[in-house]
Amino acid sequence: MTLRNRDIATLFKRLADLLEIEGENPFRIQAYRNAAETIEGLAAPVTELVAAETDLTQYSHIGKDIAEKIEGVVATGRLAALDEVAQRVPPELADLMGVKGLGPKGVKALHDHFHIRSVDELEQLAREGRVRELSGFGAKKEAALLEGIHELHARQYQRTPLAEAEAQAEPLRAWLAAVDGVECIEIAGSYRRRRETVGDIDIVVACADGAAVMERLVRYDGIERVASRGTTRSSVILADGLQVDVRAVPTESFGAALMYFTGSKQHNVALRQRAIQRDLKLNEYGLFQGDDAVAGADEPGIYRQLGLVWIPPELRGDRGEVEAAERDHLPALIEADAIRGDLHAHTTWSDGRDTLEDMARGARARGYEYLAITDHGPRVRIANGLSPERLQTQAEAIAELDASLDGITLLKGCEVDILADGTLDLPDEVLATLDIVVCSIHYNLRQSRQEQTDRVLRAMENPYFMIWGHPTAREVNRREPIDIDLERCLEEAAEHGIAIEVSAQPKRLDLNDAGARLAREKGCRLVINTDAHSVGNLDLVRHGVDQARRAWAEAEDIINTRGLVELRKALRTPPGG
Ligand code: DGT
Ligand code: CA
Ligand code: CA
Ligand code: ZN
Repeated sequence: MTLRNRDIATLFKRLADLLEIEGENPFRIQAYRNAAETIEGLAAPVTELVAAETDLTQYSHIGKDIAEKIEGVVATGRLAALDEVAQRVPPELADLMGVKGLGPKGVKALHDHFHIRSVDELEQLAREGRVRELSGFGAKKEAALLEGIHELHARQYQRTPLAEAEAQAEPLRAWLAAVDGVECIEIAGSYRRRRETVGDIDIVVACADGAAVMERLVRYDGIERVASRGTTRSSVILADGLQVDVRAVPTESFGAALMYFTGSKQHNVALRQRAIQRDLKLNEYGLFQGDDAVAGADEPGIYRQLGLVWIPPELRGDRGEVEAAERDHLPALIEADAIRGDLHAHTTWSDGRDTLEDMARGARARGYEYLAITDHGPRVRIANGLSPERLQTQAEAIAELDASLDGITLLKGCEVDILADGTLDLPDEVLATLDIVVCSIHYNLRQSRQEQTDRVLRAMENPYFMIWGHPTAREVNRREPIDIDLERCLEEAAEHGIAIEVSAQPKRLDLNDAGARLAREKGCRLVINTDAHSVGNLDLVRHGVDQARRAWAEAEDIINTRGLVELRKALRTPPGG
């Protein structure tokens, strides 16, 4: 089995979990978790880095010891330290840590007392009312555990976040591309439309020999089971439960099949209607006039025959794109390389994992012209938020670093907390010293719609409120957006020249596509930020670009596509500024 970076990362995470259950030194545990994150975030496959004898200690959180362990994994396929701990702690216990409300101590106690090893066994015990026998648990805790197990199961049946789907689907695409005779291969469906989550993965392959494609498909290592197998279509379930449908089509039908399986269904219906109006017939094999194919090998040819310019997949939702394509009025969608800086990033001054200097160098290395350092304000205590004094000290450090670093400008900023009553967690005199003020909600998420709306409107009256950070506080598959009159708040933001963040963090993607489109319609400018908590996180920006594209955004709509001078003009101007 080829070892993917995430497989290696999983071994280290598992090791950390088991050590935690054993009650090991927390620093050591955190070191393994940090290393796992670094490994997962590396662009190049670790196996190749090791093969090329790359010095792994150049990456953050990888010291000599961990580098050796990684080399061991690549050489043997196993993490010796994990095997060793597994002699003492059953490795399956790590799964129990996924149950909300159950920490390492609880897992250990349950295992010691009941000898359970799996979530299912825990569920059974809890249902029988036996968990409460254990001291420190009780009936209430037992009910909470059942609730946690229920949530864990629900999570497992959810749609897969796009970034996770990508990590699973791209290696499979590469695997299939190696079949002899494959001319084109694309991942279609909601994946290609860059929806924030996908139900399943749809792969379309142009190959005369479909059987050869399916033959190789079923030999892929990451497969849990083969759901169905034929010579032109097969479905498999990957280890994480994600389903993949693969269709092999002849080259002359590739465009039609790709278009059909990209959808959306509504877009397909609209196009088929349009074909009928022109006495044509459109299906997954081609565009036909009677029995003659007039197009089918490629997408642009089909759109052209329908009197349309090619429509980017992100727009295919029957939301006005067909009319726009007819008049050649489609937006020139923002491209990832148009982003010239990040206006929301954390460092070790608050809850970031990398230092100010590393973040600055990382941003410069990826070609950015500017980076705003926006550590948390004081309210977010668990993130070690900055007091006015520490913020002042940090500002000096930023100024000094900025002066010594060529090729990038560092902006002094802060991610200020919007308090429950709509005031901010730093006084105006302090905010007046900053270049960038991102204002976000982190607490009191359950206020009523009226309270939440008033809270944000009041905050926006503060003249230093420049960017509305992760506006609805939603988390993909985990947390619903706050209940708020978004339209009203966006109107207010437009009036004040406040930019609206499209958070590129895959777990947030906030505002989402629909919200960002509404923001544009209300006349707001957008900013695509990563909210980076490490250098590696800066690369997440493309996920924000995907969602902005789904919101029909052009580079023009996004303030951080501008150079520094124009950026400053695009930001809300503070009093006297
Ligand atoms: P998902 O997987 O739920 O995230 O969403 P999709 O859009 O990938 O949907 P999926 O996988 O069921 O089907 C892939 C594409 O195939 C879909 O976007 C459009 C096309 N398709 C599937 N079923 C139909 C249908 O009944 N009619 C039409 N016109 N197209 C369909
Ligand atoms: Ca799909
Ligand atoms: Ca499908
Ligand atoms: Zn942040």
